[in-house]
Amino acid sequence: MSRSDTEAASRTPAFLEREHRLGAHNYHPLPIVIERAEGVFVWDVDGRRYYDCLAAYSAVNQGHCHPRILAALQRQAQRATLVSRAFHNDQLGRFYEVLTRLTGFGRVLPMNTGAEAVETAIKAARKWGYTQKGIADGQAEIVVFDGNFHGRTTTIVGFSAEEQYRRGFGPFAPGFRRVPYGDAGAVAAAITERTCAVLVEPIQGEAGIVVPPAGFLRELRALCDRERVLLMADEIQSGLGRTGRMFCCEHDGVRPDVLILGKALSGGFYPVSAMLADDAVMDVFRPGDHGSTYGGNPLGAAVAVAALEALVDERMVENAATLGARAFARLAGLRAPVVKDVRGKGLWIGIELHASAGGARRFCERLLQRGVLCKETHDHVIRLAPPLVITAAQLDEVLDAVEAVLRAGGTDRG
Ligand code: IF1
Repeated sequence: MSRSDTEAASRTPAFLEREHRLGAHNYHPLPIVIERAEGVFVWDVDGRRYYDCLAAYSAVNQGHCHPRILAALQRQAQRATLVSRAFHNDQLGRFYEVLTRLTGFGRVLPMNTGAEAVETAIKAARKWGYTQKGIADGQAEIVVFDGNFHGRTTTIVGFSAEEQYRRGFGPFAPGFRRVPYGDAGAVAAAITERTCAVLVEPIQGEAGIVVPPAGFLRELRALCDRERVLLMADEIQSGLGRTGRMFCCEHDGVRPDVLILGKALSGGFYPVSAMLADDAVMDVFRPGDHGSTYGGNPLGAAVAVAALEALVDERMVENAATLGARAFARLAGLRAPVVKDVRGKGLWIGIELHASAGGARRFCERLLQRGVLCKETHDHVIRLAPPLVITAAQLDEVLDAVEAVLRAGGTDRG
């Protein structure tokens, strides 16, 4: 069948046209329409199979449609899905038990999206600042970083460095100080008696999988201890095995005061996020202070328990460490003029291209043609983040395609 015949027979254009006609244009997706997903693979409406090397921005670390999580969803969906927090339900306590044991924190506040969990942490830190640290009411400040990504609410984009995330959405909430990422000295200079917390991604995802200088998190930990400031780690993307440890902070042996989770917490089945802390912080919340309609619902709780159990029982974190080392070793040996830097940890790989390469999107489009789905970030970085269930042989196939496209410079030969 000729390419024109193939294009004529394709079901894709009709899907793209309808979405473009009826949906808000708040994304610019690659021209692929996915209808099925399983493990590391997705299939488009024309039956083509791809390796999913984005994993829904690390929300499907467990692999698409994981059978154990699906079974938990189906079972609970036939029993009770949402009863509100006006009453207790029989799944939430089990979720708390599994998550506190996994993280070593004393208490959980369950929410739905990552941004909501970040907002919850911001509220907790401020109230802790007023009630425990004695900061004057309404004066609390939180130190954040250039390149941060913590979600899309107006409070959060208000402290973003990304002009597009802010443009047209003001006015913004005060009480945030932004400093260069990786610069503990700048954090020390930004801390005042009004500072209640530092909010940090242990590795910055959207900024381009930016790994801070060795020891940065340990310096933040010591600084926060000295200045009596809460260290809040946003591990929504870096957590739950992505970097080859259960939590990215573990690479530095750092325990934050607040741990923020989302995405893979529910393995891609249902939005579940959480803020974790010990009593000293979590006890600032009094009944009626905070919550949400779906936060802590039994369906999400049951799904999250299965997602965490699958992650642990199938040793996905160890797999990410082993195969991540294999991937970085292989990419270190890659000779491709377009490559400026290869960075990341575990199965979270950022390949930064020289500006002269013309942008990473073109390379992602070539990779799509070779059956590998990934997404550029910040114009020049190819982000590779496959599900943590990928095998060595599958990873080799992915890297074969990546090397071919990089060596060809993203041209048609790639
Ligand atoms: C989009 C980015 C990634 C996150 C971290 C909080 C949140 C996210 C470290 C908020 C969410 C998602 C949002 C999604 C695309 C994706 C993303 F490109 F936007 F920046 F992963 F890098 N903290 N990241 O990565 O969690 O409210 O979305 O559940 O908005 O396009 P959420």
